[in-house]
Amino acid sequence: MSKSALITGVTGQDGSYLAEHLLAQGYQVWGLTRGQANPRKDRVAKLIPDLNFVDGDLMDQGSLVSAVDMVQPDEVYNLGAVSFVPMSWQQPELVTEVNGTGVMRVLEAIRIVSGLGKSTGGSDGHGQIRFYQASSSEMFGKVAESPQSERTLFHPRSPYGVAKAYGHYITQNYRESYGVYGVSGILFNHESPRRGAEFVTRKISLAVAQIKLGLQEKLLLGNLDAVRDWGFAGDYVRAMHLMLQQDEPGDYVVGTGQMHSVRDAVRIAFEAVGLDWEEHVVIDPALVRPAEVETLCADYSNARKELGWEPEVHFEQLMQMMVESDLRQAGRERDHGELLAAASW
Ligand code: NDP
Ligand code: GDR
Repeated sequence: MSKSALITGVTGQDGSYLAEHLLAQGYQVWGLTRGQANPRKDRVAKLIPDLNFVDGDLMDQGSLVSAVDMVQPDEVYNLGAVSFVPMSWQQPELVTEVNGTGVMRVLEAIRIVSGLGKSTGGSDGHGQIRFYQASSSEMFGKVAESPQSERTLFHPRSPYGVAKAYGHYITQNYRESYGVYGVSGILFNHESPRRGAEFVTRKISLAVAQIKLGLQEKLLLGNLDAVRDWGFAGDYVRAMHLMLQQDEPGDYVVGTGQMHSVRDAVRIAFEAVGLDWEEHVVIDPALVRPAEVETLCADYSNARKELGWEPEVHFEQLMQMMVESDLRQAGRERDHGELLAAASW
């Protein structure tokens, strides 16, 4: 019989790639969606016709119990979150509720549906439903060492990072307290043509396409010196799945081990269409964050060794892929009046 998976955050970048990956592996896939007439649900349903949907919200415990009980999944992937870091200074309570407490609610739903006791003690006898938590390199924040591994101390620099650290520890705690098979993937930044338009790589690729076609002149950015370890989302969902196929649950860092600055991303993207970035980029101090994560770089040797995982797409290819995709969309927008960011997938 085929395995089944429930994905929270299925309307997001990673959720869509993961759903495609699991369907290709023969899974029955269910996506949790929230809200009335959510336009992102229509978008992902159109993209992935074999995907099933169930209603639920990370803010609503009862809806999560119902969803897990109805689907009876073999695997739950908790990708749902308010994922844009600056939002977490504007709405810290919401972000704590969704990204932090929301993780506990999914674990509670699994515990209740699996009939795991209030305290089974120890980590033996893992429950049947396996759980993946989308942890983040933002938890490292002001880094204590470079590169960062599973053993590096956390020093989060945003309410987002603090909430993700809670989600990380509560996953470990349900593993130790109730025997839930729960893992966290500590994923570094990953991008794609499906990336939200508010994140820096996509903001750049969209602007480059518009500027190339004469639809826009300037690109406003914040800190060009910030350094990240950027990979391709399609590669990273393979690692999520592999983590849940191991005999014993564990936490894994996933990244490329390569560092690039925002300035590098800008240069590569403009070069891809034969333009000089310095003629178009303007620094807007309002886009600089109250507490910045200056630099991140993954030591993913455990994932390589234990999961046999390697990234396949390199940073230059990734930026070029995004620019090419947005250029095609910008052309369609110019010729047919389609909405650019919304129409990209
Ligand atoms: P996106 O922002 O693209 O997607 C976020 C998803 O979360 C959307 O499907 C959204 O659904 C859903 N969501 C938001 N609020 C709720 C809620 N209250 N209840 C249920 N679902 C909700 O994020 P990504 O795909 O990029 O990231 C996936 C996960 O991985 C996130 O948890 C993110 O924090 C984490 N992460 C991402 C990294 C990256 O570089 N992309 C790196 C490390 C971690 P809706 O359509 O309803 O708004
Ligand atoms: P990040 O991604 O905060 O690392 O979180 P983002 O792309 O937003 O920022 C990366 C770096 O670029 C700098 N930057 C700008 N960022 C944005 N968005 N817009 C700008 O104009 C701009 N100018 C400079 C930022 O200051 C930052 O240093 C992403 C999200 O996917 C999280 O959910 C995830 O957990 C982490 O990656 C790992």
